[in-house]
Amino acid sequence: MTLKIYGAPRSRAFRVLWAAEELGIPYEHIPTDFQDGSKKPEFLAINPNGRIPAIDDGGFHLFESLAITMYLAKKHGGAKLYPATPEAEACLWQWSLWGANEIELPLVQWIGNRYVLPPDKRSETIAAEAEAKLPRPLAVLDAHLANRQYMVGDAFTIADLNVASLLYTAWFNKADLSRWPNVKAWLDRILARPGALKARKLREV
Ligand SMILES: N[C@@H](CCC(=O)N[C@@H](CS)C(=O)NCC(=O)O)C(=O)O
Repeated sequence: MTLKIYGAPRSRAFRVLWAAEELGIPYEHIPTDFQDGSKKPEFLAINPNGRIPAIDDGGFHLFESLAITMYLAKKHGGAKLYPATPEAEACLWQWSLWGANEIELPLVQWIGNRYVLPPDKRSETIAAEAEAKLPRPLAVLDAHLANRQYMVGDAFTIADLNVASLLYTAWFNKADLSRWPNVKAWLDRILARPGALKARKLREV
């Protein structure tokens, strides 16, 4: 049965769509929106949290975008996208959790209130406070990428995708990332991958 991916491309579903494209998995995209669509009974049966994304993989339901990308990569990517050793796998978890815990909220608040929300809904105070939280973690990522092309090992993995998909909105809106030149160069490189371009096409319409 074809994998079903639920969620508007302009949401965290982006990273799931990107993962499916990288992995070359056939899928059906059901572009559920995060207001009404995600609150309908048929979607709540898949994700009772009423949030997107979620997947239905032949009757196996899964929510939480990071869990989904790691599941798909482990199932379909082999050592290509999902590292083979316990140490490399742990580094993949480390960076994915780091993204969720250290940068996700300030990024959403910064970019939302500076560029994405309708102008009358933006708060410059929230944007500035959120932006001020980012130099500490992004300096860590910048230093990590100083001598590397990719986050874990010497090839693109789902760790790169999980973290880059968080920074994508900042990158797309041309927020000032020049403070972190290695992060910027890494984003420029991996967001031009064929799989990323296919997912971006769904989002940048
Ligand atoms: N930690 C969850 C967050 C999911 C989430 O908050 N999704 C947003 C859209 S990006 C949503 O569905 N919001 C609607 C709501 O919270 O009611 C994940 O990564 O999947």
